[in-house]
Amino acid sequence: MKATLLIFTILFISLNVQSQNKVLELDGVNDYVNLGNTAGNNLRTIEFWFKPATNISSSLTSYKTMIGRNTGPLGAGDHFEFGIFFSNLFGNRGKIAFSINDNRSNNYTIYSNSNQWNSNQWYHLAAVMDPNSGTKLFIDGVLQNQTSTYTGSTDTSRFYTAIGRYGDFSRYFDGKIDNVKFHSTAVYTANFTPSCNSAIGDFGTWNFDGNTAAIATDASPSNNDGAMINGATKMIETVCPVTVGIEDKKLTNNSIESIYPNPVQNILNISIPTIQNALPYQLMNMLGQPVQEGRLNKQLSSINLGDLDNGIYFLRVWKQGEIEGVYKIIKK
Ligand SMILES: [Ca+2]
Repeated sequence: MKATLLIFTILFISLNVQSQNKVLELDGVNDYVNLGNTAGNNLRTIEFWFKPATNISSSLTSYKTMIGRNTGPLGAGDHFEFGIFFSNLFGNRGKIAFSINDNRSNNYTIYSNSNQWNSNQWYHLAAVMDPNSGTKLFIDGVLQNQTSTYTGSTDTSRFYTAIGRYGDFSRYFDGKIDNVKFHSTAVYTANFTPSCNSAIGDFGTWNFDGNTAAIATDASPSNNDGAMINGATKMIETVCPVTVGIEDKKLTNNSIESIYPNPVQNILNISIPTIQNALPYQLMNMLGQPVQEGRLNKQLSSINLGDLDNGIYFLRVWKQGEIEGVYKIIKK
């Protein structure tokens, strides 16, 4: 009996530890995340949340890169390099630049309206390369005044893309970043309300919620897991509740076969093709609060959601101590 209670307590604690949201923290000295040589290819939208470590203003004295790919010595063959960074260029100091080069190294750079960024504030940024209307920058969902005519994507390159550094160049960023998503399409065309629950980046999704310190798991089908370099850290902080969107997990090889009906009124059925050990689950609301938990121990389990309010929930399932999957459930 005591042993059962102990096991249950350990399980309960581990469920709660794993449900804490984490963000990427960078020291601005040498920390970065290396996303590898293909992650930056053929992108049309890059979006993420960021919080600077210190206030940034027009008195900024160094470049700070949040995402970048350097494709060669500056000014020499830097085809298709791109970067999103706080500019140190006279006249644009403190503004966020979105810069991209085409295949002939012509540079297209657009700047944010503001050059003021608070150290205690999370901001959302989306850089869009629209095949029809050119490049755009959105801050907190608001289209910035400057746009450019560049209608290409980031194209392919053999150089790596980094978070917190201008590729293999320096220009480190000090602060926090979360929910980095790379999309193959121009996701935003007009003003929008930034959401933690936005579409999964089909070319990259890094949420830093996993438990392996050295790896930033890519939850997208691209599987471009990032390497946490020189002390880049996952720290517990909430910008997006952990259950909203997909966290550190693979979208492939799930052990859940089907979840139905979804939307659901009362009984939710979860089918698993083969089962060796019971899989713990938690059902979370939109605020990331657990509303129900238990174990899936049959090939077909049924959960009664009849008492819950209508709305969106997230079913998280663990397998062998790792998060196996997060599934969006609509209760109606
Ligand atoms: Ca996160």
